[in-house]
Amino acid sequence: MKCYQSSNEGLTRKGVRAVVDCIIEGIDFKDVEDLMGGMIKVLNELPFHHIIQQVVFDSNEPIGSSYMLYRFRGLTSGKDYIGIRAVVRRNRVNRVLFTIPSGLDLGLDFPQYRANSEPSTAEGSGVAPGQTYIPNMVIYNILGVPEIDVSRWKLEVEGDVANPLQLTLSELYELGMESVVTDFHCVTGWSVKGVEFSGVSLRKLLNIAEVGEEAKWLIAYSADGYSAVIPLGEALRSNSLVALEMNGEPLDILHGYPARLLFPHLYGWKSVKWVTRIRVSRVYEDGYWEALGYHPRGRADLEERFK
Ligand SMILES: Nc1nc2c(c(=O)[nH]1)N[C@H]1C(S)=C(S)[C@@H](COP(=O)(O)O)O[C@H]1N2
Ligand SMILES: [Mo]
Repeated sequence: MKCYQSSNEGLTRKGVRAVVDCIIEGIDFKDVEDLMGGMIKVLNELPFHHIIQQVVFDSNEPIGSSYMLYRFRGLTSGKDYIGIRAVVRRNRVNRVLFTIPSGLDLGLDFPQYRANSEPSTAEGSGVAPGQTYIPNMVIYNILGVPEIDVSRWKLEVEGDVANPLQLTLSELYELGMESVVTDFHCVTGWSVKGVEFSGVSLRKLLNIAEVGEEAKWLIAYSADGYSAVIPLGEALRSNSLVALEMNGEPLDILHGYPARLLFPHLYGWKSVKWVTRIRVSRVYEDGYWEALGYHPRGRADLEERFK
């Protein structure tokens, strides 16, 4: 078993001190009780097992058509509990995540997860397996809807770049608009056909900023504390956008006004809404969902849902 530890501002805002993500050899199970037994075995190998008095089942949820997420709670003697989430594919668990609440200082020192610094360039079929089409995008705001004063809003591009940028909304419009019509895929299993987004080509923006030769990742931050990590190669695709409009209108507040990112090939969680900062980096860093076990790249056509 190999465990990693992660944390970020978004998780802290949700009252999570750290996530411990354990890759296990693979436990087969036949029912929830059986799975719970497996979770207790995994737990017993971890340094914080002694504070858990009881494990109870919480809920489960399908992620696409071939994964299930099972949630349990590890109850302590106080009111804090450790969240336990098992990522299951066809009745087999390969990954278990523990969310440690802010109230528990366990002095953990697992290493940080480091994705391969050369993201694979594997080609997929272009179609997104395991998805179901629905008419409209479901609106998500896991950390709430931030209040943004657009007259003061700027998009910052910084990190491993020769020309850091700070652009107002009108400066972004002046760079010229491009449109993309694309299917939009959420990792939870829904997709929407033919959504039109318009905005500034991210490739153009990154070229102006002059990305360093050894840069590999882009980490995008939202005004709400949400973040996501994107391999530079995906960010540089011709249809990756800083989107300002959707279906011919300025973005609705709930869809990320004044600006959101759009990566048509990647699952929707990478398309950060209310984006304020794009950091170019040589080093991998988990964003909000990556810290919870989701994939460093997240290509929908290769079904890259989990790490
Ligand atoms: N800031 C922020 N951006 C976000 C999210 C979020 O919760 N907060 N959710 C992501 C997820 S999981 C998806 S599927 C899409 C959904 O886009 P929509 O809310 O515009 O439909 O936004 C992504 N960007
Ligand atoms: Mo999503």
